[in-house]
Amino acid sequence: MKRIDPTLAARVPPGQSLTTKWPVLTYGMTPRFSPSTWTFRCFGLVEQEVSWTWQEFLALPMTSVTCDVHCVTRWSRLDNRFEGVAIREIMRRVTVRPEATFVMVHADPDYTTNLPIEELVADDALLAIKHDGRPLEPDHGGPCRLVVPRLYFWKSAKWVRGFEFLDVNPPGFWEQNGYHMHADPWAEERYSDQETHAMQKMRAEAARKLRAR
Ligand SMILES: Nc1nc2c(c(=O)[nH]1)N[C@H]1C(S)=C(S)[C@@H](COP(=O)(O)O)O[C@H]1N2
Ligand SMILES: [Mo]
Repeated sequence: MKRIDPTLAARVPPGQSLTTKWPVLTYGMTPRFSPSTWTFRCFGLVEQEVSWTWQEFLALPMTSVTCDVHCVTRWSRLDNRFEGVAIREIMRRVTVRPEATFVMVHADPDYTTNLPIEELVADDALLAIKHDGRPLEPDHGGPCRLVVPRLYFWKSAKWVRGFEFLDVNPPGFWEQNGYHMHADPWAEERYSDQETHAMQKMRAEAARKLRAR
């Protein structure tokens, strides 16, 4: 960790420190990639399921995004250059039913994370295959990971394999284990018990007002 240059401070959310290294954070083991069986699949509330093989996926138009990464464990890494397929390119090829409002992201090995569709289709969200000019290392989600720069990094599923479109918002893996359902780093939406505290505060406030009348 290094001291934060004031010109960069505006890019660092509250409670975060900068790192130039890139820590690996995985629950469990790095899965083995098999190019002949890998698919990326869009399913759930869609007019028709769509899936791409690894070869088909590599033929999609590629883009690059330079973004900052913010991990809930309090490190941030600025200016990451990711290359891959923009989520917009995926959405152009999938007809999502109008009632769909949330996405469950499915990843190997048995990792899931939930987010609202608006966050997934943000301009800077992509399915990345390269980082800073090199193929994504297996430990960092290679060959393909989701990157959603505007949310804490646990929403950026490594070894991503599909999007399930839903009209409900069930919690994914970390969300079931106490992480926040939304995860905006600028609002420090770290853990779900913040919501409980917020609700308790609101209830206490309401009770105080009632008593004061
Ligand atoms: N499939 C999968 N994706 C995952 C994880 C995981 O355990 N499995 N960990 C998440 C968490 S908690 C973080 S902080 C980031 C870490 O990404 P990195 O190891 O490339 O830094 O990946 C996220 N994506
Ligand atoms: Mo994390």
